[in-house]
Amino acid sequence: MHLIERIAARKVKIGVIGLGYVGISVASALAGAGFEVTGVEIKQERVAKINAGKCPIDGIEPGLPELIAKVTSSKNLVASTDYASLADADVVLIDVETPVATDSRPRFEALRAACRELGRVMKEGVLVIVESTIAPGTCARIVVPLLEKASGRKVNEGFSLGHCPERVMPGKLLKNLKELSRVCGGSNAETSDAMVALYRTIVEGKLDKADCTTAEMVKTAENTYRDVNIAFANELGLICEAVGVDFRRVRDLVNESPGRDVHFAGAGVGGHCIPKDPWLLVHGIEGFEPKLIAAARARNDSMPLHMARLVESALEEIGKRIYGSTLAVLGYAYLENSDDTRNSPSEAIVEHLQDWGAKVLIHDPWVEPYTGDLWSRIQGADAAIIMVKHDGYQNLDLAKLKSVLASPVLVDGRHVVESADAAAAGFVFRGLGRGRPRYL
Ligand code: SAJ
Repeated sequence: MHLIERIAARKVKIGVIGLGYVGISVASALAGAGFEVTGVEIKQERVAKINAGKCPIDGIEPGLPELIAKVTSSKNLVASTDYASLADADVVLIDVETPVATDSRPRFEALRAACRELGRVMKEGVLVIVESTIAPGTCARIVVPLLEKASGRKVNEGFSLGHCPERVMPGKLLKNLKELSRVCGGSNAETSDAMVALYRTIVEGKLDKADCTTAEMVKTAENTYRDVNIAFANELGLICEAVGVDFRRVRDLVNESPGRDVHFAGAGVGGHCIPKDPWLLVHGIEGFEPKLIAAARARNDSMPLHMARLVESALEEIGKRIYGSTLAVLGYAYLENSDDTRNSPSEAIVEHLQDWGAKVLIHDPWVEPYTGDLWSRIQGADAAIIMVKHDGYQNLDLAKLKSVLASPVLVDGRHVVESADAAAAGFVFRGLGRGRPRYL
């Protein structure tokens, strides 16, 4: 029976390598769609948790804990640390981490290990699909050679290869997986067709066919697009400060013009995707040096330092210095209403302020150990610095804030407080993107 027919009949055994937030959600969804799924994960404690029917992901993931409980009790999903458990899989998804190092170069060790281990055990005719975000050219340069060497078979003969980049965000894993469109990049047309048939069992979004390299380009380009657009907003914000106008007002008026979508200038760009994927996109390009993408990364990474300079400027206005002061950072997550701190701009500004001799107090309603009552946590600080636009910081009681601070200094990196309100409350105020008005 052809693979597509066996997929329709749920007569296909599926393996998933890597049971992090991407792997566990797709493994559970496929198991929930009636497939027999084996997950392979190096962390024994995570394997044990899943086989006990427990969700291994921190944070709130609507629907996922219930789905994991259901598919593990029905044995549609079994987790293991042993690659041998993939020997009879007809399809194997690879969902391992693909980070970039401090030198911005991709680290594909986990991907290489997965390919070598899988190649040793995978059966004749298996379809391997890489879901991890990878640099353009990685399928051709790394995945295919490693799978061919370890298995002794040739791609599109003894096995086929696909790349279907994941598009899920923590906090809405199952929703994204179900609703967002996907690119099914295949090593040949027949493979792309089989990928569409497989993903159609769990994805309601559009499924587009392409080759592997196009699929690699799409995911890294879509996140680079966002990073470059945020960098433009940040650069515009700095210009607005220098010129003496309000970035938010300028942005809103520019966006009145058709086809404009200026993003938000802010205290920095964090997370596990946006700071990483531009480097994957530009990695390994021969022949020319992309300038705009690297410059955008540098601009975004410079924003926490700019915030520290705004704090310095505000303290100077009241005769104080960062050295020896106590400063309160409001928000430690990389994104509003999230507990995720990966690559958080707040980590960067805390380092800058501490390097300059300040004692830093941190509050974040979502991130332990910084939760709890805001006022008591920042009591006595010489300045308050808003780094994240958590809902909990909207409509801040400025009179209360002023009463708990040792000096009335407020620096806003996410346009949470209006300049006029800060002035009316008696604050020395600096807002990212908000220049000193010249009223001309
Ligand atoms: N940020 C700004 N200004 C903006 C937008 C974001 O400074 O105008 C900052 C945020 O504060 C955060 C960082 O950038 O620190 C990233 O924010 P994000 O909204 O892009 O959130 P992410 O990192 O979770 O991005 C993910 C990506 N999705 C996937 O990789 C599957 C991205 O492609 C999506 O566009 C984004 O979610 C989304 O908005 O859904």
